[in-house]
Amino acid sequence: MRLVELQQESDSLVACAAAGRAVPDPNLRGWAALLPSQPAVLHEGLRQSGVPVLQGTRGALAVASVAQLWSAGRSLADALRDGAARALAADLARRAERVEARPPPWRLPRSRLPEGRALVMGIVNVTPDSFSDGGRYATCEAAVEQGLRLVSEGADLIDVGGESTRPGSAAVSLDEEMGRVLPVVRDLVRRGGVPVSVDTTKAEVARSAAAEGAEIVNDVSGLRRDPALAGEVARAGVALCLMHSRGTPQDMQQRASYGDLLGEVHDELSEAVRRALEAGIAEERIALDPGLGFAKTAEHNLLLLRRLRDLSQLGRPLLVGASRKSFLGKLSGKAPADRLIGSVAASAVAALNGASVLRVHDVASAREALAVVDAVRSSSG
Ligand code: PMM
Repeated sequence: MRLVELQQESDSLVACAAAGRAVPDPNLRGWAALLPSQPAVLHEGLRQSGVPVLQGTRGALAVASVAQLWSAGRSLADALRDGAARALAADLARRAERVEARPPPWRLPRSRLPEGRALVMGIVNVTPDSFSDGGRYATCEAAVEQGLRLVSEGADLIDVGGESTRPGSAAVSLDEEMGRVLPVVRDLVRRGGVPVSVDTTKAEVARSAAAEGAEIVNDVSGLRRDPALAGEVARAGVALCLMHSRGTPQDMQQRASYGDLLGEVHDELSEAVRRALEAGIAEERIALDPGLGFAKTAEHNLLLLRRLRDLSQLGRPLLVGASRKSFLGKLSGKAPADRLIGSVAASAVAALNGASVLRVHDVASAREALAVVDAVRSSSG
């Protein structure tokens, strides 16, 4: 079961294909619940609640507004006798509620993040080869100074990374990564005044950074790379960002192939959450990230930004990192350091479509744009 937003004809085509049927009407719009073919009592109950259900060979599509799906799911979860149908109805109601409601807060072990507005995570890459700022903050002093500058510009969080994840980049040894990241984390925890995140896929780096006071582990592998990472995060009680990707930075762009991008990213993130919960990580500590640029083409990144709200049904805050990425360069023809306007526009779109945290290089500009998005979103009357 999954909810799908039908904004345009291409969305209806993909949703109908997932259910195994032809598109009945190219103007199908709104939201759809992609349901299993059985039990028929659920489909019947939805039809009786006024929600049209389109049958396919692989499943069924219940098409309505989110509010209608929510209300029909709630009443059927009470009314149906069949256990499987009741569970599906309750799942439908829960997913619709998550899409409709404000995103849940991201709980960190010590700090309390501001609520009621989109948050900005400032990027500090302590790497000689990161795609957009590689080499600029390669020494500890320069990296700490950059982190403090981002805090003064209004960063709510700082993300410190010591391993470039750019497509094709080489892996960094444990010692090298520890040597790059830990002194910067230590200093920023002491002097920054905002929670510090460590961008790593390695359990040992996560454990040491948490011991230095990092409150978040940002794992671009979504718990696929180091089998010991989830256990370290659970033991340390720190928060975790699970990002969607496939393969490794070396081969991820060969894996950027999807039949149903939103469906596959949804299912793979859901699987990552399951791994985290199984390891004992509290759900309130988890945030999710669609991983723009990671096993994604430029088109995939744009579709994820347009349909980001689909992922809010996973019930966790969404973090999005579009800043200076190459798909923006493709649109503007500009080099990484000159992609400010595109980056700000992408952050604004992501926030409007439900992102709770924007991971950016240019904090002051992002904060200014997000203040507009937040004001527009809460306007009334
Ligand atoms: N992108 C990069 C590195 N880490 N982490 C998360 N959660 N999301 C991202 O999109 C992301 C990330 C690569 O960009 P960079 O080299 O500018 O840091």
